[in-house]
Amino acid sequence: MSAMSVNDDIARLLDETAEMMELLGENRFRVAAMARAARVISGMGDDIATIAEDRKNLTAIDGIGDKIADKIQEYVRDGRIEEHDEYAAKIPAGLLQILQIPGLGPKTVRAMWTEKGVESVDDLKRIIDDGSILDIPRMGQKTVENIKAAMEFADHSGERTALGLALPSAEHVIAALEKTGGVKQIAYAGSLRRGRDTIGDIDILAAAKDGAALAEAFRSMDGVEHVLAAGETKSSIRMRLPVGKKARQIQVDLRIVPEESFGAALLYFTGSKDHNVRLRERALRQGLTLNEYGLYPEDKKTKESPQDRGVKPVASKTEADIYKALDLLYIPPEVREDRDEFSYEPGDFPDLIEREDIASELHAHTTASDGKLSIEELAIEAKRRGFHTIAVTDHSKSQSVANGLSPERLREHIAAIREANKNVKGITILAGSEVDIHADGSLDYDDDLLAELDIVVASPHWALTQKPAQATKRLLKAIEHPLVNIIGHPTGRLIGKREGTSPDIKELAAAAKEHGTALEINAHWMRLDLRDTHVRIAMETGANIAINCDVHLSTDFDNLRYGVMTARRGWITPDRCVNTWPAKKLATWLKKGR
Ligand code: DGT
Ligand code: CA
Ligand code: CA
Ligand code: ZN
Repeated sequence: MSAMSVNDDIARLLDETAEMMELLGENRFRVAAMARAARVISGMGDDIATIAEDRKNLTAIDGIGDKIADKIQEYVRDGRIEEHDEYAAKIPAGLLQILQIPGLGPKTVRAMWTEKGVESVDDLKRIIDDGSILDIPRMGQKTVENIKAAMEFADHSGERTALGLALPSAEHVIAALEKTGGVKQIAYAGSLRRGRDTIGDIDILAAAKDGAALAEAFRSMDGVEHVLAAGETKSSIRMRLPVGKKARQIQVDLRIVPEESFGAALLYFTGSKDHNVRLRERALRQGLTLNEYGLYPEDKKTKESPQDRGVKPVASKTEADIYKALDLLYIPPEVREDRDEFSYEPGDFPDLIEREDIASELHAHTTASDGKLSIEELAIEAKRRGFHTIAVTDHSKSQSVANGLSPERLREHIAAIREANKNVKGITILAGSEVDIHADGSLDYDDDLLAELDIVVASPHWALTQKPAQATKRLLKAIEHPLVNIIGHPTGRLIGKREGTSPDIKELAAAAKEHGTALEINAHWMRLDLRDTHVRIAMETGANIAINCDVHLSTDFDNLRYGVMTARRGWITPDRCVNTWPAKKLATWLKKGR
């Protein structure tokens, strides 16, 4: 994790530098070289800091010349790239924000700035409202509509941060705090611990030898932009996301709690609020009081809180102690939403799926389409991750931007996969395809060709603004197809970027059950589609799900945890996820109409 975050950091800085250079009208060849280097580094499987120890190895990499090598070595040495900071100082902050709006590139933003004096989002709104935005070269009404929609969507999605950016950020903060010494216990809580797909702010709890010193270290961490609160028990900051490629910020709250109350505080600050309300009601019915310090015997004679009166708690050290004292089994954080986690008798609470249960990856791309790994590299990585099966599912012919395979190329690819399956021992490599589902539900290859494959993942990639009824019909047709095994990322939403379709999930799940087709939770944190509420419907309806990483790079396997969290939020047990099945059971299921 730490190694890859150096790659990510450098790639982000170079990418931002390229954008800022373009914004400033710098030489376009230098801009292109910088952007290319960013792409190369972010797609690299090896730790760039290690490579940078020997400059010759660095410049030997395609796309990294002398100038870029300097920047990389500068970052490894100083933790910053001076040129990046120099450009940032020349550009108004509001312009950088405008650059984040999808569909707005540096060239257009530069024209807005130099010709219309736009320096903030408000300025941009103004030139849209008065129509003067149309004076900008190549700016048409359609582009303006797109910008407006993107801005509205950004307003709408608020400041919430994707789980896959927030979770590594929280781990980064916790690791930094642990390094200061004197930390006795530390954990993240809130919606992050519950595994929601987006996070409002990060909540961290710590018990420490010297709480004030830890809070001070927290407020002066690298990346902190504003200190919002600096109280005795609670500090709040806004910091630059330590991961990811864009200059985003996130709020982090740190609460210092007494060690003996750690479990009670963790329970309280994990929430959800509604779950906590139900827990407190339950405590009261048992003559107990529950707060963030512990579970106490109730004393109606006084209003003073029990911890202030020195009352000994019934339970407080761990969450498990508290659930037990309330006659409940331990309830996993992902389902603490007051849906129906209290309706189970102790003893029959379902065993939710865990990351260790996953034994196969059934959606992966290779260099044949838009992946970065060869068939063998992919298989070796999957084996290293402990999987018994990996499915190679490159894009189908209509995905020309992703180098989708023509029928001829797919036939050659199938042969290459069969060959690799013989050469790589200890893992089964399946020949598959991620076949486009056209807007009308038909598939991108003929049935004859699909029948030659071991597995078919059918996914919608375009026409994602179609009406719910159309989207339902489209996906139903694919689900019912005798050669389709999995529906990939069914709605096509991209968190914070694209809404995707809203099909009738109940209907899809019922058909999926009937036709033996699994619905995919795409574990990439930008997708997490199916989302938790959909997963719950699939679970209740009896459909099986798949949890796939949609691998393009070896690090994409790391996204599995987000998919599993989403599955747990939908109450999925291991038997209901096809990726947990042993090889034989999986192979039998995949036969389907073949
Ligand atoms: P977020 O940050 O919007 O994604 O959602 P949460 O759930 O992390 O909410 P947040 O950060 O406001 O608070 C963290 C947890 O602390 C929340 O899930 C429950 C607990 N909590 C915070 N404020 C209250 C409150 O006023 N009453 C109760 N019962 N619990 C609270
Ligand atoms: Ca929170
Ligand atoms: Ca909070
Ligand atoms: Zn796809």
